[in-house]
Amino acid sequence: MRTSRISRETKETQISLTLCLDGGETRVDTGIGFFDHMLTAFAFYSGFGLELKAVGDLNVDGHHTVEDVGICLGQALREALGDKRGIARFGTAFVPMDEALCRTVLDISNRPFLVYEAEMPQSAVGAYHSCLTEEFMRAFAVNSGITLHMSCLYGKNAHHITEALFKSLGLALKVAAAVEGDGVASAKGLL
Ligand SMILES: [Mn+2]
Repeated sequence: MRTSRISRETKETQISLTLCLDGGETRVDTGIGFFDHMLTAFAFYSGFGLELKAVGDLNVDGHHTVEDVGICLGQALREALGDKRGIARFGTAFVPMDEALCRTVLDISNRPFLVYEAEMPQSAVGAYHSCLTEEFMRAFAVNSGITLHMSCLYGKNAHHITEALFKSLGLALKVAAAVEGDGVASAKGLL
């Protein structure tokens, strides 16, 4: 099983998580209801097992908690992928949610990069600030080493747009992290 465990503690957040790329339980508690909803959707559509507990300085706002969970989840993905032998490497997913349509295209490349084009029509969903999705995705891409392109093609509701982004990330990663053969999917011979 491709599994990793991460613990990270700063003055702003304490995070522990277990990620299993080959499935398992999902239990998420970050103290931000909508963020838990997003991470649970991500785990469901990726097919990954994810147990995550984050305690952050929510008295400030959600920024440190969301960004640091992105860092830890990215580190966990990189570690769980190991030498990346046999993975498909590329993944693409479109997800509609009511009026919104979002697309994720990614490459498990060891070339961290984020392109993010998603305007949020409302600044918050519950206690979650809509701008935090980009912070999460950047932290996740940089720390996992993936090239991540995310777009909202259209949409009017920040809940729908954000949820479609997280679901499409899960679906695209499910494809890209799937083990297909036993070679390294690179003309260079190394990822
Ligand atoms: Mn929802």
